[in-house]
Amino acid sequence: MQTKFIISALAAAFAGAAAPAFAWDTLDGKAPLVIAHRGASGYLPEHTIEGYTKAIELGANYIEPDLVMTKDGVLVARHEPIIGGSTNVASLAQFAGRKTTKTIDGVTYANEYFVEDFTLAELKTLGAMQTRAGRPTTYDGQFKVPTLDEVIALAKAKSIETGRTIGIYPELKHSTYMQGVSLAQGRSKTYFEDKLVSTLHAAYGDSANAPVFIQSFEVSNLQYLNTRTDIKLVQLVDADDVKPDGSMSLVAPYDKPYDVAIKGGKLTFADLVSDVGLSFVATYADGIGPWKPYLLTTVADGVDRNGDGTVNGQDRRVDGSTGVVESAHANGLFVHTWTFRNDASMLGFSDPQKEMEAYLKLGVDGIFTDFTDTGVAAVAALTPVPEPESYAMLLAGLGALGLVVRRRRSV
Ligand SMILES: [Ca+2]
Ligand SMILES: [Ca+2]
Repeated sequence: MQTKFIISALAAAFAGAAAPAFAWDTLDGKAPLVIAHRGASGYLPEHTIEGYTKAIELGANYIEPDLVMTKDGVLVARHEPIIGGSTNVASLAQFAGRKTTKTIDGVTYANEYFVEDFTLAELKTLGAMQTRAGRPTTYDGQFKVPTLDEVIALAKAKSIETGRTIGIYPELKHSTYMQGVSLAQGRSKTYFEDKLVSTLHAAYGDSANAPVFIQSFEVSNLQYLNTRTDIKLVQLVDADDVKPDGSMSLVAPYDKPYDVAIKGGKLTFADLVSDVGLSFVATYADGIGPWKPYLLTTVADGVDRNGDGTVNGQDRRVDGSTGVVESAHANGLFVHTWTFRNDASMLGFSDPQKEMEAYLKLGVDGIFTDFTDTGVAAVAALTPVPEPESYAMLLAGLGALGLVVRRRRSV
């Protein structure tokens, strides 16, 4: 009778302890990362200390500064070298003479303001602006353009304050263009990359364990960085659109990495996520950052799935994995995909959290989102919590074992 009781107590204890362990389908089995795309850009002007701070408060694991460079060679956070839309520069008479025409990645921009024509001191007199229609403009002009150093300082201070590791995810914008800027400024061709590496090494050390990912749409700059740093490198993978049948549309300048295009190379972004392409990427990078339609096939079949009377991207039929996540993982590459927005860009979903969950179920290792809170909610929704019954069984089993031990001691 007593033996039978002990066996049933042990069985109960094991039932609780040996329930199949949950593991994410990520490369390392750990929870996927929520990456605050340009900060909390759904709420506050992008690439500002205030925006990054809000993203951290909303639970971001990483904050993303896109990097460009000033006239005096300082790395600052802006989405593009063109700053007419992301700052209030156009409203300031003293800078009217800075308007000029330049070509970036084969596209000519006429009568624009370019960040490399401003010193840091001048840039600091500007205010950041909301860049997307339909988002709050309440804070326009109030926040400054941050330097990379300031973003790093924020991430470090907030890591101490919150007890969480807040990483940074800098993107080198238009490296080929920046090589020309660097040479014109009398600096070395690789000044942009070298400055990033020296700054990151000073702040975090030269380590793959640093809470840092360096990302780029170009290839040769990442290959160069691979010879200069152990910090993790991410090959971004672009396209200009997704076709109705779910395949990728590749039109210049979004068809190829620009450093490939300018050399007359044939390698397209789609090639980079083929099996051969992924094995090539794995020779110089640690992960890929593809636009989300590369991972999940959605088809525009004309059905108004959400019944709102119009047919758009949200109504696309979700057909399942393209196999790219699986192939990337097989090549040892993690996958961080973009961009998830509550107010735009949903493909095959009307609920932004459900869209993020679909990608997390594919096994992606991280998601870039303008709405960190929705990303955090999506990860939480898929994180299993132990059933109350299994807790009860575990406690009952351990309690019974404790009783047995006490009985033995009393013998
Ligand atoms: Ca970016
Ligand atoms: Ca609809």
